[in-house]
Amino acid sequence: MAHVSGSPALDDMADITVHWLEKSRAQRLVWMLEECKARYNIKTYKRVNHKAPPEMREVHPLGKSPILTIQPPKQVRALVMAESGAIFEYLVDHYGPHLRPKRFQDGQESTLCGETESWLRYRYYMHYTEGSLMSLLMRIHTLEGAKGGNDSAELTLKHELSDVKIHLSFLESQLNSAPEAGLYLCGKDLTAADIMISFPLQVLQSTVGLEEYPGLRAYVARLTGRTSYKAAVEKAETASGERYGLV
Ligand SMILES: N[C@@H](CCC(=O)N[C@@H](CS)C(=O)NCC(=O)O)C(=O)O
Repeated sequence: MAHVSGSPALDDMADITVHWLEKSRAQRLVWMLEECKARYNIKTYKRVNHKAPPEMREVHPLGKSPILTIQPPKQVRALVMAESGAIFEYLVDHYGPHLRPKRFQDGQESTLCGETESWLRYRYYMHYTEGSLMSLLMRIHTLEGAKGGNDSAELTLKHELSDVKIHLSFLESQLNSAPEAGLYLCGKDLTAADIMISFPLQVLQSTVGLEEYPGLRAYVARLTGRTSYKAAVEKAETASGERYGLV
């Protein structure tokens, strides 16, 4: 298990471990921890027949990547967390309030529909990424494997791929209309939602391609150009002893 140092100020607070499966969503969690300036370890796992190995189920019953364990000092039991969105929300609460937009417009605190556009987008994308976009990509992945002479799979695949175009056009227009003409999905500043969505966008870039979506292409380049993103890649490479590859 490689030990990765982050902010010295947080060093003594907790023992945080990312359970990192190769070529998985775990990479964006490493990036998230870098943006939070947290200190963490990376425990790497290799796929067995494309799946997560059984050892991951010893950490969390579902054994899906990523899992985050947090062992606070002087506490007997470690907190075991699964599901990227839930992990991200927890990290935002404790380490990264700067990665969540301000919730209410001035003077509208706690009022119905008083939320800022940035926050509404943030809430939406924290759910949309896994709920709508990743589930679509997973269906496509399964159908790609099933097609070969299977007419029904091929037809469904065609429909799902045309859905991808609808999603990409939507995301392109969302970027073009970001609050305060910002360069990130929720506005001027990077949020945890940008980190969440980076994974499916990178998958889409390397599969269907983003040639028709210049805004999205530039956005992905902006995300992956961040110092913290590059640091996360380097740390995962050091921990796994392998060159980082997503899909
Ligand atoms: N919605 C979950 C998805 C978790 C998930 O399916 N992870 C994949 C890796 S990207 C995995 O563990 N695959 C291996 C397997 O299913 O055995 C999350 O975001 O944490």
